[in-house]
Amino acid sequence: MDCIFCKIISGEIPSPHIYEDDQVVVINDINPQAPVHMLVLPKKHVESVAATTDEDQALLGHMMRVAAIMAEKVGIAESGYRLIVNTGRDGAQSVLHLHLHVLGGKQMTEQMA
Ligand code: DGP
Repeated sequence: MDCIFCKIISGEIPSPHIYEDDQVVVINDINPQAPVHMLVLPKKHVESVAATTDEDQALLGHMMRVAAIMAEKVGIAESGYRLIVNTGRDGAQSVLHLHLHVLGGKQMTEQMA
């Protein structure tokens, strides 16, 4: 499948896996928008949150939990962080493989969009 995140997950495209378990891989974003900018990628190829089904509920919860664990690990849990899931065209999703952005290490603005 011609999916950049699938290739990163499989190792075909090198990108350090800063966390990995049976369901997800975490990488650093190639174009960081904050001092900490990680991406939680499900190993299962799902195009977006809009393409998930009831079967994916546990996976979606696991992605959030891994985000919290990683935030703790890199030292931004106390200062806080922002989780973002861009979805579809108006959501400005550029890679069509579900991913959770974890942004922190600076004061975010109150602006949401
Ligand atoms: P989104 O707009 O939500 O689809 O964000 C996709 C993110 O993926 C974007 O912030 C840049 C990141 N990204 C795209 N290609 C690569 C890559 O090859 N390696 C890494 N580490 N990140 C990538």
